[in-house]
Amino acid sequence: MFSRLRASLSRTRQSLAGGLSGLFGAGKKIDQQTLDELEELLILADVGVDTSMKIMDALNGIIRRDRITDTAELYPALEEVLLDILQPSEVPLDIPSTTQPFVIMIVGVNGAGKTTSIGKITCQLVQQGKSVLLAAGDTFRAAASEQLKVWGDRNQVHVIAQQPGADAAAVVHDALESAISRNNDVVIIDTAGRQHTSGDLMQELEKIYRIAGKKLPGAPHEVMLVLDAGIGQNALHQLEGFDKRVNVSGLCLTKLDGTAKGGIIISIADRTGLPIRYIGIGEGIDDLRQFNARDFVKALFNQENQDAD
Ligand SMILES: Nc1nc2c(ncn2[C@@H]2O[C@H](COP(=O)(O)OP(=O)(O)OP(=O)(O)O)[C@@H](O)[C@H]2O)c(=O)[nH]1
Ligand SMILES: [Mg+2]
Repeated sequence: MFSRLRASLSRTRQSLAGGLSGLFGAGKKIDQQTLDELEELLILADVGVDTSMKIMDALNGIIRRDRITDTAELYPALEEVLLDILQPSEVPLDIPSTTQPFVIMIVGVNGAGKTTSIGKITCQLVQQGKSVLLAAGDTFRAAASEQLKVWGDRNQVHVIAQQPGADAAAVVHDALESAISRNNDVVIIDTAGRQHTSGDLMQELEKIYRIAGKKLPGAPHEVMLVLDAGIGQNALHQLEGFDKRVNVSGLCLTKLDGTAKGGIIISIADRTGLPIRYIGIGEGIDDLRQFNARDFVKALFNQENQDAD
């Protein structure tokens, strides 16, 4: 499990830790140039300017506190700083059995990985013994509900869908009614991809959100924003746009396997403090992990077999 995570982060690790290993060779003394280069590496890995500055401040604090002089000792210090930032966002999705059905609404821009993540999350929930129902709230394209049905078949769960062009809020209404009568534990609502800046489409999303709450008070219980990690700092703008409209309560960061910009996760945790529920590390059904800060940092800096990737 860990080696799979580690392998999937190889690009980010190369851009970040690969550069660090040159900086952090044992026996070298820490000087201002080392620290400047480190800050630059963080920014290049899309940790962001503000968060990188904050990390450097904290690191300088540890250097003084522990009287560190050798660059080899910077690794553990950096890990400590990153864990402090990431750990508050390590809040797994909790689905209380008293909330039935528990409704999860999935939102995000086009192609972020929403539908695929739904398939993977469903697989995990089914493995936990939960009965899941999927709502095909992306009614823009026929292919969208077909794609969701494929995931429904693979997980052997029911999918509520209507014709392309149907009102997405009506699909959600139907799905909730069906889930209530079937005693489903969880409903996951797929939605069409949309830019956070598109007024009309964001309004449609608000309508889905509102209808869910009308049909089932308290729903949706989770609004999960799916973000493609490869877009780097723009993720923060998307988050802001979606949060304004539908109160994002958790994040799923996809495609960490294909990007060198995985540092964005540190930026997101620092700037928003929002729960990072899951990370996507591949296209397969098993390629989704609950976010674990310690594993993530370990996978980023694990120097063992560094040359093997
Ligand atoms: N490598 C990799 N690919 C992923 C991951 N998650 C999703 N994908 C791929 O990204 C592409 C888009 O995924 P979808 O799930 O269709 O994205 P979407 O957000 O539903 O897209 P729209 O409905 O068109 O807005 C697909 O080819 C997925 O296989 C991931 O974690 N890693
Ligand atoms: Mg989709």
